[in-house]
Amino acid sequence: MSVPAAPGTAAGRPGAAALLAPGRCRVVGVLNTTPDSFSDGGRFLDAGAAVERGLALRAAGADLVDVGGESTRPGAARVDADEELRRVLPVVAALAERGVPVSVDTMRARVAREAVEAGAVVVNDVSGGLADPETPAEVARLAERYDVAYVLSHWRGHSDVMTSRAVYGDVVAEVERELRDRLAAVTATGLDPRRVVLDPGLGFAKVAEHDWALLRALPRLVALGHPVLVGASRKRFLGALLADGGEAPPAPERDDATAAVSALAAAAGAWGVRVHEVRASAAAVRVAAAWTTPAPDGRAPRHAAPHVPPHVDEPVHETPRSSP
Ligand code: PMM
Repeated sequence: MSVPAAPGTAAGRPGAAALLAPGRCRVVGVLNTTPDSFSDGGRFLDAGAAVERGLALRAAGADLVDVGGESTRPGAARVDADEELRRVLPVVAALAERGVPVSVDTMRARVAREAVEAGAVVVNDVSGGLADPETPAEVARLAERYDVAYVLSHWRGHSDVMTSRAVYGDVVAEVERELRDRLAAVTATGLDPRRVVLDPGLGFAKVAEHDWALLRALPRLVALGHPVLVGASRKRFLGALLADGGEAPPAPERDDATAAVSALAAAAGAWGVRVHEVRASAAAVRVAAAWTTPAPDGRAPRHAAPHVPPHVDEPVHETPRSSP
């Protein structure tokens, strides 16, 4: 299926249509306002620090800043909706007010609604509508008033059970089928398929070999006709690769490998990469765009010419955690 451009809405603010329009691979900066996310947990619990971080991610080249208030690392306990809202809403509102395109990383319909009303243009639901079946229906309703997109990830259960569900015969075929099933379910709620981004959910009910198989099969997922988002940043499979049989390096030391994934994912046709350290991936997706854009006498380009934002260094002070 090839999905035409998402419609805009007349809500008087920039929306998802520009983000979803054809162009180079988008860079989505990660901003977790949690005490316990594996990589940046505890750093941005304070709303002021979180807003500063979001602005730094944007200045470093993020096309979108993804604000999350609930950790999804293996074994993490759930937070209630009130606490999740307390963490994300002021940050979403402040960043949106300053013109930063914001997505909200939530599985909950209520958090999605309040975040979109506060200015978020993307709802990033790592459960693909399975954790809260109301979420895609809520996004469908919101799309009548706001120009929003919905990220539908492959998921098989919450953090407490996901490791035991990393069992596949053919991981690519099963993830593809489960994504198609979820796509049918979320569009049955009235959500316009042109607003749906797919994500293989690396690390979610997957072990390293599954993550690598899905990355190798990226062109097959891209061929489903929806924008595809890849969230490899600092994850366990990269730690295991770099460990080379020894101890996995701490999360921030996986950023070079993350940028390599960003370049390869962009060259394979990914719509976006979700990363903690934006600057290197912003460069990587531009390299991929230049690489895959043929000379003037060549064939049609796969990516449009990039816009290069100013270069800003991001501070890196990290607490190592177990990664998805
Ligand atoms: N991974 C995490 C959180 N949210 N969202 C999408 N769409 N895709 C992902 O792979 C993804 C996500 C877990 O990583 P984090 O704790 O560093 O945010």
